[in-house]
This record gives sequence, structure tokens and C-alpha cells, in this order.
Amino acid sequence: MPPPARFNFAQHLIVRNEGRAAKAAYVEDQARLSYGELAEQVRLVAAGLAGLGLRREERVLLLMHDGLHWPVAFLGCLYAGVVPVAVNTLLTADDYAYMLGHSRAQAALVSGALLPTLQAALERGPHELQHLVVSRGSTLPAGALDFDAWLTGQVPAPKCADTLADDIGFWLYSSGSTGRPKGTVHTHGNLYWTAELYARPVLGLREDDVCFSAAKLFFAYGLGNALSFPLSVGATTVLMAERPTPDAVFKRWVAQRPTVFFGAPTGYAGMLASPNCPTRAQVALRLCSSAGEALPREIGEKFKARFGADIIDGIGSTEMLHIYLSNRPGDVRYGTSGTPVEGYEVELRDEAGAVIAGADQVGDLYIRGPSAALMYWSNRDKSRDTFQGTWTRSGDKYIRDAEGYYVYAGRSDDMLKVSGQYVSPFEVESTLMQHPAVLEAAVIGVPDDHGLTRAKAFVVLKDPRDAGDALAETLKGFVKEQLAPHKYPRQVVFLTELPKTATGKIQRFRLREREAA
Ligand code: 3SK
Repeated sequence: MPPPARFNFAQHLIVRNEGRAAKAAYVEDQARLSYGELAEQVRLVAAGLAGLGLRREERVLLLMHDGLHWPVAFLGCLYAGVVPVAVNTLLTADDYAYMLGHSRAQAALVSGALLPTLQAALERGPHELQHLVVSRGSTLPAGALDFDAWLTGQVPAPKCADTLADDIGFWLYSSGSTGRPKGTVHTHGNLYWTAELYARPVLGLREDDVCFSAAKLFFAYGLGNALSFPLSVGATTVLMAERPTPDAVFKRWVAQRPTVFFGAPTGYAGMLASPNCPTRAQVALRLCSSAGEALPREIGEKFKARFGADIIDGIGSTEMLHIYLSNRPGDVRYGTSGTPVEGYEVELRDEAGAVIAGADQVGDLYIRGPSAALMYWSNRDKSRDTFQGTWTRSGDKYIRDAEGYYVYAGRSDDMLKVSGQYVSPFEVESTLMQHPAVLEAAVIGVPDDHGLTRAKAFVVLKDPRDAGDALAETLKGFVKEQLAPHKYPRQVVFLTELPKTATGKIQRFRLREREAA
């Protein structure tokens, strides 16, 4: 059933959960937020935004660690018709400076711990930011508001903005192989569709579930797992601000006893290898989900043997908002991404663009479905390249086997996916080239011992005599200081020259072939 034409996703959730006012919508280690409190606080945020003079369709940067304020802030914006731009908390001041300028955000809702980076971003470039609301900050800069105090002064907004299902609801930034991240524009209706097509029928999420996502709320994957999915069925969600290390996850598995866990292959591999991995009797998991990169078969099988719960592997994208190809509970083929989710169509196309009908051939994956983003903001070329009529180009290569299951066959471009997040080789290479010892560099993805992708850099030095382990470590640290943590190369090797085309373009595929040999 499509949503009605006049539709506000925050209001939709409030109405759906009217009968659950006392039930916990969210729990943290020491705090909880009931459905009734969530509805009240969403309306307070909407009133607070109006009080700041925010108008419909204006953007608000949402740069917050996962915690009770995050869903309140996100849904409060939607309720007011204001557009939250939810951004990755691991980025640099340079990234946020770009996003502030590009989104023309009028206000920012920011965690106290992230305030110094945001302030550095504000000093860097032109922006239109007029209001700063700080969540859990110890000291406030002049003119900034404290999140809780801001809400205390409000009267709940009496009604939601009269939005349409097709109105812009929110943005997420998605990385590409070249250039700046792209502002992916989603509608109110898209959140509804992913919950109705995936969370209910495929995962079978239920009111009595306790959901916990290692993927943070600013990722499309995390936003579904920890917000639109559980709130659509009246479930409870565990939120955690800290990094999802194995120990941090185990602590919540044992203390909060989630029934459904959402992770990524790197996380599952780390947990299974940890000496602190709990026993089956200590946890309450009935189902797990994996996305971000293809789940190696061994990890799924080992996990099932230990916990008795399957990991449902699927693939989605920021552009489609959530998962469109997936395994199913009761029909899991480890080593594949499963079959198309009902409501989505997928096609494999050959290099000439013709649809591949037969089995076992590699093709570019295209998807058609109702949760596709509208566009990349202010980027017509890249929008046209990705959103082609009713089809969306995924940028992934897949094979369909004779039984109709899809097997991941790599990216169509040079992008790598590390820990479920895209890494542009160009960005890492240009950072390496800022080091005084480096002449040029090329970055590719290579599998680690678990079959998961890690960045590897091939570096040509200005003076080849500098090559050695010490410089390799220095270069790793150099990248780590400047880029988000998942982007630094885990291996650095020195070459005397890089493979290039006649016109001087680096041939990364030759480096990949060399690694595979
Ligand atoms: O990477 C994925 O597979 C994914 C899944 C759900 C939502 C978003 C993304 C990028």
C-alpha cells in the first residue's frame, strides 16, 4: 500500500505508536525514552525550529552521536517540514565546511563532543549557519543553545507541516569515486517504503523485538535499522554513542539483550575473533542482518554455529535508502546477496547496456523501486548518471546464478568499500601526495585474512632511498590524521613507478591484477 499523497513520516510514526505511550522506544545505558516522550519531544523540536525562524524546506545540519537526542532531532525536523542533513560524525572539518556551504544549512544540531570540529569547519568557508544547538555539551559558545534547555522553553507544535510523501524529507551524503560527497535527497515517502518493503516482510520485525544497530544513524543502513524500521513496528531500539568495537557491542548484547542485531562483515569478523565473544546462552539474538559489503560465507556459517541465529546478508545503497537484494530468514545462501526484495526490480546489464537474461554472467546492477532518492543536490551530471529514469545505477557488478541468487562481483569503478563505507582512491592518493617524501601514489582494495576489503597504497617516492617500514608507518599515520579513520591504507608498499596509460592515467586494475596473481 503506498503512503497517502499528503504524508509526513514523523506524524505517521506518532500516529502508529499512539497506543504505546509508556513503552520504551529507545534505551541507552542509563536512560530511556518512551514512545509518548518521543512524540512530545519531536513536537518540541518542531516548535523550537519554528522559534528560531526556520522555514519549511530549509536545511539543518544534524551532526550528532547516536543517543536519545538523535531520533528526536531528526523526526522533529521532519515534523516541521525542515530538512535534516544527517552527516557522518567521523569526518574532518574540511568535509563539514563543504557540507555546510553546499547544503546552505541555516542551523546545526551538534553533539558537544563534535563541536570543536564543527567550529573549525565554520571558520573555514562561507556558510549560512545562524543557529547552533548543542547536545550534551559542557561549555557553550556565545549564542549557542543547549538542546535540553532549548526544548524546555517550548510548547509542543500542535500539528505537523502539511507535507507530501514526495516532498523532500532529508538528505544523506554519499561518497563517490571523484569529487566531493553528493547530497542525496530523499522524500518522506522513501522512509515509509523501506520499512514496508524490507523491515516487515523480509526481516519480519515485530513489536516485541529489541533492535540494535552497529551502523550509526547517519548511515542509510543505520537510519533504517535504528529509526524507521523499529518505530514502524513499535519495537524498542538500543542506542550507543561509542564506536561499535566488539567489546562495546558485547556489552549491549548481554545487558540490553537485543533480539535483532544489524552489523557489517568487518564487525562480525572482529566479534567472532574476539576472546570476549559471549556464549549463545548470554545473548537473546534471534536474527542478524549484514550489509555494507558482501558477507564472506565462512563468517555467516561460523556465526550461525555459535549463536544459532542466521545473518541475513543483503545489499542496499544510500541512493535506494536501504536493502533491495537480500537473503531471507529460512532461505539463506551464504556467499550470495540473495534475491530481489519484493517491490524492487533489478537488472544486470552488459557493457552495451543490454539486459543480461542468462545465468552466470557478470553485469552492472540496476535497481528500480519506490525508495530511490530524487537526485544529488546541485549536481545534474552525477544525478543523471545515477538516476536514469525509473532505474538507479548501483555501481556494483553482480552475477545471477542459475537459481536466481545474486553474487557480488566487485565495483564498476575504482571505489573500494572498507568496513561498509566507500573510500575514494583519489582522496587517499591525494592525501599521500601531500607528504613531502611522496611523488605519486595509487590505492586499491585488497582482501584481508577474512576476505574483507582493506586499502593498500603503492607509493613512488621522490627519493627511493627513503623507502622502508618507518616511512610506511609514517605515511599511514599521515593519512589517518587527515581523513576519516576507515580511509587510511593498512598496507603501504614502495614502487619505482606506477602502471599508467599512454595518456598518464593510473591503471589501478593492473595493480589489482598483480595482487591477485
Ligand atoms: O551498503 C549497503 O549495503 C547499504 C545497505 C542499506 C542501506 C544503505 C547501504 C549503503
